[in-house]
Amino acid sequence: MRTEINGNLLELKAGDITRQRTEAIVNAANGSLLGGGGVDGAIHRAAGKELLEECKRIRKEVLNDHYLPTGEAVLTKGYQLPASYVIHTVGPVWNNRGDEPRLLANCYQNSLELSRNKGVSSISFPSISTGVYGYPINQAAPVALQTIINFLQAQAFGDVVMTLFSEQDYQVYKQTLKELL
Ligand code: AR6
Repeated sequence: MRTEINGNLLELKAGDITRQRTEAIVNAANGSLLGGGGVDGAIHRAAGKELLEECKRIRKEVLNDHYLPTGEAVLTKGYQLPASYVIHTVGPVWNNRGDEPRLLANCYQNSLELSRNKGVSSISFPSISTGVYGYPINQAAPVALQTIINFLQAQAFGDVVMTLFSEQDYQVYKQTLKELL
């Protein structure tokens, strides 16, 4: 599904984010930036070991050995990936405390701002937090899509692609987008 927003493109597709040819792809990482399962593991495997080396350097030199806080984002190169850049962001773990929507929105907003500031005009997102981190997808989809829509309505950016890993997830995002538009 493709829709135009203020001259920008918002596209939903089912697929594997490691194969996307947008300039940047987003990784649903954890605060350690040292890799993990799910989309994080897939991105590190496809990018090669230099990605982990750069993540380790960021942890040490930029974050002073601290974890990347939830909702924040950092940018690395894409190495063996088709994408030139990977933006690593940390989604909230779902625990029904009430601050998850704000933190999830921060992930999308900060990733988009980082891209724009780097001159990147096409980006692919996975469905952040809806795997291992347990955020119910029907509650995550409106937060993700509304944050992207607001960003695109405010400026000329380019293309934003939501890459959903299953047909079922794709249908949730498609239905949600229809309701929001
Ligand atoms: N392309 C697109 N989406 C994918 C891919 C892929 N190749 N692989 C999985 N997904 P998750 P989280 C989907 O668990 O919930 C990691 O261990 C998946 O089906 O990857 O934010 C990190 O290191 C789901 O819909 O991320 C963290 O510790 C979505 O990506 C933790 O998991 C997100 O699932 C982060 O958990």
